[in-house]
Amino acid sequence: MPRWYLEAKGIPYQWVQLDMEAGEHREAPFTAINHFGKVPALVDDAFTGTNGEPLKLFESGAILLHLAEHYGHEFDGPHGAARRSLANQWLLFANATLAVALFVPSNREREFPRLMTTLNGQLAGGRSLLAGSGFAPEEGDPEWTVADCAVHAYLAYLPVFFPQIDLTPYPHVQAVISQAQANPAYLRGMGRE
Ligand SMILES: N[C@@H](CCC(=O)N[C@@H](CS)C(=O)NCC(=O)O)C(=O)O
Repeated sequence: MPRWYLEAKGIPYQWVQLDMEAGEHREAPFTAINHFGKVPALVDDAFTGTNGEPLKLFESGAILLHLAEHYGHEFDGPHGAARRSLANQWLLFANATLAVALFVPSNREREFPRLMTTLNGQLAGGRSLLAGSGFAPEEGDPEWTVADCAVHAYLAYLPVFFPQIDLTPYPHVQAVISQAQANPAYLRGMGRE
C-alpha cells in the first residue's frame, strides 16, 4: 500500500526488497526497523526520531498517514483537520475492520457481504471515499487520497487471494479493482512494471 501511494504521488523513495523466504525480515538489520519482523516498514531520514537517528515506522497505516501528511500534503488545506480525521478513520477501517473481514476465515462469511454492500454504495460513481463520507472536495484537494489507497488496495487483493468469491453483486467494488489493476502506479507499487 505505501509503495502504491509513493508511486501515485511521485514521492522519491528507495525500495529495499527482503528475501522473506530466507527469513530476512525476522533478522537484523531489518528487526532494528520493525522489532516485530513484519513488512512494510519505512525509514525517513528527513525526520529525526527520538534517539537522534532517522525516523523508523512500521504498520502500513502509520506509514501511509506519515506520507499523506508530509509528502502528499493532504491535510494542508482549510479542512485539513477534518480530512486528517477522515483519513485516520478509513485507514483504521481498512487495516482493523476490512482486513479482518477478508483474511480471518471465521469472520469472512458473516462480515464480508455486509461490508461489501456498504462499500459498494460508498464507491458509487467512482467517487473518493472522502466524498462518499459526505466531504465535498474543494479546488486543490486531492481526488485520490490515502483513504482510497488503503481501501482500494485491500479490494484489489480480493481476486488474487479469493478468486472464487463472486463480486458481481458489487459492481462499484469491481470497477475499483479493475481501475487499480490498470493503474500504472499501482502496477509499479506491486513491482509488476
Ligand atoms: N498490520 C500490519 C500487517 C503487517 C504484516 O502482517 N505483514 C506481513 C506481510 S503482508 C508480514 O510481514 N508477514 C511476514 C511474517 O509475519 O513473518 C500492516 O498493515 O503493516
